[in-house]
Amino acid sequence: MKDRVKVVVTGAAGQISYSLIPRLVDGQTFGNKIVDLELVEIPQVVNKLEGLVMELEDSNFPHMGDVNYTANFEEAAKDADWFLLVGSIPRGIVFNGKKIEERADLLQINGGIFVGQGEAIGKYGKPEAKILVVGNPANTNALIGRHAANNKSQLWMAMTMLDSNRAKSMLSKKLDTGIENISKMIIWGNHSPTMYPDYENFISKNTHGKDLINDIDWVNNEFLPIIQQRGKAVIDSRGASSATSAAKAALDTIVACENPTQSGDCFSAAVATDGSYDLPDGIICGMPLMTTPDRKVEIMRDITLSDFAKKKIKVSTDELIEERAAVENLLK
Ligand code: NAX
Repeated sequence: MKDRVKVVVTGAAGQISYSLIPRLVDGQTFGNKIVDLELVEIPQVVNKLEGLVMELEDSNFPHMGDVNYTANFEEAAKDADWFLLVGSIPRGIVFNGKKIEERADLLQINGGIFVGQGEAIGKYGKPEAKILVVGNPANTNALIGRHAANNKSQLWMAMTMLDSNRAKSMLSKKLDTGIENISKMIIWGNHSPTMYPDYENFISKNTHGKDLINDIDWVNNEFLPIIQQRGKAVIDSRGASSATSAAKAALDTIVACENPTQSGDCFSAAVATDGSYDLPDGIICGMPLMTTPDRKVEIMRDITLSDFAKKKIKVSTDELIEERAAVENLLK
């Protein structure tokens, strides 16, 4: 009998999920396992998921197991292995009669969602469950969820893989090499325009970035701002935020956690700080991660940070501390 994995996806009727969900059951992401899906939406749109389930059934996926949809997160959470928390309220919508424009309001509303979901994950999710927060503000939502879950054997991550993939793409063009030749791409800090994509520690063909990129003007005036603002650039052009690339990044994060990391490589996600790299305590911060041969995800601790990198990372961790202060009431 094949192994099974149970995956909960929130925001299942949204645009990222439309790209993401079919690929969870296509036999690539979880290999040969049978994937059971719990698709979660808010009550107002949950019925739309009937159509998505029809499409999944009509797609002939041999690795697809049981598929349910619901507005009841607690029920969905029971014995789940993976939680992909994509659902959140975007800036600009009217919520309880008020147009949500301010970051502080967004932090409060979305943070509130993550209290309830976190509690349910801590109580009903598998002890070794992995949680990937995609919905923004991803790092602080993950902080709130992890606090509410209060279950230290579970792993809470906020997604920075999309930023890492964007950085790999830009570096591969700069170096005129294939994207597969760029490894160890680390995103430090917040998934926001303050993030620091580490141009010094990535590796291409056995050489570190600091020995390949000798053009600090390009780093400061092109590489960093373009990666930091890439999400906005996509919105400005498409009139909608990144969806298929965000879905691919979520899948890449799952694959990175489910399979041992190749020697010399690492992957990017934001996790709870633990004193490594002198990062402040009590935030969810982008760091280099690796999956051990027995499938434990750990922080890689032997990266050397230049003064330039430390300064950039501090800007981002200061922002995370400010975000935490704005949701202090949700961390009690
Ligand atoms: P959509 O607005 O298309 O979909 C979001 C869905 O979430 C909606 O269907 C909504 O009904 C649902 N939802 C809201 N609250 C919920 C709750 N409590 N439980 C379950 N479902 C709920 O947004 P989409 O484009 O799919 O983006 C989703 C989130 O990803 C946004 O917060 C977006 O900012 C964030 N992103 C994060 C990225 C990252 O790299 N971490 C990159 C892409 C994206 O910007």
